[in-house]
Amino acid sequence: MMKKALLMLAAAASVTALFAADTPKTNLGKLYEKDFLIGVALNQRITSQQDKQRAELAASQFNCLTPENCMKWDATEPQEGKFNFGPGDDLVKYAQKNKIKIHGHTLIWHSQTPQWVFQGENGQPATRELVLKRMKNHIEGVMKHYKGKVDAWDVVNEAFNEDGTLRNSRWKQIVGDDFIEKAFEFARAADPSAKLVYNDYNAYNPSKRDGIAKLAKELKKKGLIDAVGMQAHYLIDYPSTKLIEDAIKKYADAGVMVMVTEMDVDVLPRSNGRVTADISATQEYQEKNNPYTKGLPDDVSKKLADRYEDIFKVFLKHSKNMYSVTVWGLDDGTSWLNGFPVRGRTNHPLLFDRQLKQKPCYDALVKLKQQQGLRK
Ligand code: 9MR
Repeated sequence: MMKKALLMLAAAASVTALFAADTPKTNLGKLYEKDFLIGVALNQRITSQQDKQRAELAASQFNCLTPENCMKWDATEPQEGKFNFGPGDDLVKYAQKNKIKIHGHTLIWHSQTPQWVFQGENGQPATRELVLKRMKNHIEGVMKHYKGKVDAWDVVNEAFNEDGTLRNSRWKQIVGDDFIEKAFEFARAADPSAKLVYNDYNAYNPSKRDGIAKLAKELKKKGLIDAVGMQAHYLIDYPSTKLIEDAIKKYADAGVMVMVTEMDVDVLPRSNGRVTADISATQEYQEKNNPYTKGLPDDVSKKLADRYEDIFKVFLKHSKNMYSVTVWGLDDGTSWLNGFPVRGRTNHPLLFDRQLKQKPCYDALVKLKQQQGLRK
């Protein structure tokens, strides 16, 4: 009797899954709402609603969004003390209209930061005091403007090397190793209600992971951090789900939540095998490394779906420690991976294709959650 009931439930589930596959109307955010937020990074054409089609699709699927570029320092304070909030304000309007939370990205980074930040008088580098003053002014300027509107902020982005030491950035050179703590202090004071995040790529890599976890633990003791952001720019076969899971556990043990902030899965070959999201690590174009210009073959598409599913199984297993999972882009056509690490390729790393149609990897996430729901 029990078995028959289960069979009937399973049949009902596969009908729902089929239905979901034929329509983009399933709302991914809603489906996972008891587990974690489902976010998406959006470019300015979408958040200003010039790209209406994408703006509507994103609003129908996600309950969290990250500005892909328009809240970075070069966009928000291009000249000292002259803030530009236009594009960010458009984004807030779009998010509020659609009841989408905002993940702010990013306050302090070595990249996309104007040169003036580090310049002193007469062509000399700025002093520690001057750089700290500018840091404070920037964090306050941006966070207070968006107070109560931005749910979480990437306060410091990509400050670690792969070996767990600190990147030799202008921040570290001029301010010293405590630039991270200072940034978090300024951020906590500027908007005490915002969740504060340390964000990095390759956050699964054990040596880097341990460096980040140590920092997180120290900052947590001082009440300055809420989450580690694992960017999750993954390849189709790397890293293993074990490495991902170990990192989630490590950060949870450090006492912070995990936010998966920039997930995508690169399906194209990397000629030098490097796994990085460091934008300086570019490679030469070679025809053989751009094999899917006419679309993704079914077998690779299936592999991609399995990969998303395997990784989401880990996220679901640890959902009590996970706050959000964000994909880095809405569709394959707007992904940064068409230009990195090789310019001009056709990549397929996201949940929607170039025609904005949901892919098998999207369907796999719907099915995974529906099946889990039935087991509960
Ligand atoms: O997706 C972003 C792309 O549009 C920009 O050109 C690039 C420039 O730095 O930044 C990309 O986003 C990065 C994010 O801000 C930080 N982590 C790595 C992301 C991919 O490079």
